Amino acid sequence: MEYQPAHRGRGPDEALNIPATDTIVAAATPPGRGGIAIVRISGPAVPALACALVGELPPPRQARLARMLAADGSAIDAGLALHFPAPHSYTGEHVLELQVHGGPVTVERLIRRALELGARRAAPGEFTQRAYLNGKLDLAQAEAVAALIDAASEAAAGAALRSLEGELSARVQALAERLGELRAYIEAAIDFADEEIDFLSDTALGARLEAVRAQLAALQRACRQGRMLTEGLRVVIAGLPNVGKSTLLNRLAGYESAIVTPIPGTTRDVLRERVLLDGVPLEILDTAGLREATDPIEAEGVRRARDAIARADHLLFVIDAASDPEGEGWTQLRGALPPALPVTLVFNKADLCPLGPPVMDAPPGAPARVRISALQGAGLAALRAHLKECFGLDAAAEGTIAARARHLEALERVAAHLQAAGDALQGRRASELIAEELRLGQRALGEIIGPQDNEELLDRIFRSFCIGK
Ligand SMILES: Nc1nc2c(ncn2[C@@H]2O[C@H](COP(=O)(O)OP(=O)(O)OP(=O)(O)O)[C@@H](O)[C@H]2O)c(=O)[nH]1
Ligand SMILES: [Mg+2]
Repeated sequence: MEYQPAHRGRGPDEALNIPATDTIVAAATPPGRGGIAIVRISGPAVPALACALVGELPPPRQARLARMLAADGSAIDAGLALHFPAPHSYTGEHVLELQVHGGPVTVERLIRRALELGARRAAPGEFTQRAYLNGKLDLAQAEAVAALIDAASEAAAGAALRSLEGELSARVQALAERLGELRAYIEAAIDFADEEIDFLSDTALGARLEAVRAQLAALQRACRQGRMLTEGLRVVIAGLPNVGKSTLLNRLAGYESAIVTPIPGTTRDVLRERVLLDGVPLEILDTAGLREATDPIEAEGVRRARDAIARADHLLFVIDAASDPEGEGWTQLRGALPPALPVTLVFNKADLCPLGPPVMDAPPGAPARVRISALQGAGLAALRAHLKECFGLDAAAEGTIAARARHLEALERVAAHLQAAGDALQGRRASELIAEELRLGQRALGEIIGPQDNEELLDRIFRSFCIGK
């Protein structure tokens, strides 16, 4: 299937003028046994390889029953051969797909035969990287391919598909165009410097800038939801030793993942569990109890706990409600924790306290509090509901589009430039300043769909793909 790029990095002429590359081969299906396995070959040597491997270059896009041949002419397997001539293929290059019996020996023999014939093994994501370089997909769409493959829930898959079909790219592109129009308008005014004062007091200009900012804010919301679906959220459980952190992790994970003992200082390593909260993947980290440890192993555990906290999206600070009903532990440690990190105070061991409800409350200006018994499971439903609310999780929300942290960071930079442009406009500062901020905003948007010259970024993105995609 071919996807419509919402944005093409190159013109159609350039797209046909594909630079000479080598030919790559990989299994497109997962390793192991299966009904069918697909070996995919892409690159300029495909016509020659096809003749050697299956005795002919199959007619475009028609399945041909073929014998796949070893060097001595004996059969490796019999199956289907499909040829997608450039540029009408996934990668934009000549592609040969071989559908064979799904056994690892056959697949490896076929790949080795292709290597003998001059192909090389593909790196992770290299087929999709070529699709991007040949203008078949823009970068946001290419990343959506990985998001779709990695999707852990139906909602995540739906969001990835929307990005793959170009929704994120189209919205980014629309924003970039609006910024471009505004910039052109301002730059035109700069050329007629006499009228600049009138022009800066033009309320229509302010209104247009506001409209673009609102459009950006809506996209940021959709992407934040999407990032939660694709990358999940990191929830760190922390607190003093022995308050029941590991018991809570086990309860949330649904099995005995962490060692629980009555001895303070039991947990040393950071333990991670993936759980789905209404279709949204959460990574829950259990950490060592925070205290001045003299034991070097425990001290290292505490250092790792602090590292985990520094990278958390949300902190569950656990308190032993039986021995510390006022939450002194929190008062004592809060100063050493990242100030902007959203926190929920979890008063645990409620079964040992005579205190009944409330299970949940949120005093104004202070972290929300929830009372639970990790041991018995009481209050866990309230805790889950609370987390969902904190994250604004609505996996079924219309219009959620798969996004990564990288996209959100770029959008935040755009927002900062638009803010600066707005401030400059309000302060009646030089129009050149406003135009420059808009230009920087446009450039940040451009990074989402296709940085032209950032090889390191491209490498990082495609390395996270599986081999064969
Ligand atoms: N009664 C009661 N006991 C609990 C509860 N949660 C945990 N405990 C007990 O408290 C002790 C410590 O539990 P852990 O889960 O190991 O506590 P921790 O915070 O992970 O401890 P460290 O890893 O040492 O920091 C164990 O004996 C648990 O059985 C609870 O809700 N009620
Ligand atoms: Mg523990």
